[in-house]
Amino acid sequence: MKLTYAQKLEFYKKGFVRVPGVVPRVMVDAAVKAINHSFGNGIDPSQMTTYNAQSFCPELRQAPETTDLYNRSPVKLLAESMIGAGKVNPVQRGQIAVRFPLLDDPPPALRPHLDGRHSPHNGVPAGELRRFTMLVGIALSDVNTEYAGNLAVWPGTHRLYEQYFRENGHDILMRGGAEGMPPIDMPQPKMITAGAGDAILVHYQIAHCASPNVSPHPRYAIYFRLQHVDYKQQLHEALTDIWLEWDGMREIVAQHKNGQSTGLAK
Ligand SMILES: O=C(O)CCC(=O)C(=O)O
Repeated sequence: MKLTYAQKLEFYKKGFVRVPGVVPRVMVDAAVKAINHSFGNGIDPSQMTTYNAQSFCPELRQAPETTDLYNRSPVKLLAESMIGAGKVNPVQRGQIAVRFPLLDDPPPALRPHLDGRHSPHNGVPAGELRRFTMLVGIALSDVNTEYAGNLAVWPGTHRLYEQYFRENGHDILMRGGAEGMPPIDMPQPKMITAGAGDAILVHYQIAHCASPNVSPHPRYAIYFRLQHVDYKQQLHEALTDIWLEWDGMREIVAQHKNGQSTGLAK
């Protein structure tokens, strides 16, 4: 199981790709059931900010209903086809990301961020960069319209930030929060629609956020943050060499460097 050439090319250019229907329904149902059972026992209102920033249902982060979505589904093979077989650290926990409906009309603005930077509630200590390699989202509910809790991404920002870091260094990331977002000309965002069981693969260096959810239903998803086995040694280097940790992308990267055609008829 691996991505097609066309899917890899899309990932190269935009920095993300949605792969439909890769997680079996039975696994999606097991995860949603565990989450709903947990919610049935109550959600501590005083923890909502932390749950939104880190994960709902902390007791399920390492449960098989969560980790199987990556470790025992085709998603692991897809990710390794991009980063390299044996090149991904073991995945031991996920983020249970539920986005509940808001009553705001119109919905609030999208607020892009890069992960792994300090903010008051996300658990990343000030002065630390917790970069990783690939963000993997598994949709656990259908998201058919915009402003329904969709994962929103800013296509191509992986390359724009690479250019920014080459020219300016990466110190700005240490400021955390909105202030720590490198100032680049942002493209138009895309709110990704998805069906339950779809996987969305995203380069670490893509600006993203959860779209406000003004639909009637909560949006259910689980995210995994994949680390290349060498990510610590090359923590900063990969900011200015965005395909360093992507063995499976080498062919496409080389074609672009050499100015060759990347037609899809390959
Ligand atoms: O819930 C989502 O779709 C996105 C979550 C997110 O942006 C994040 O956890 O970094």
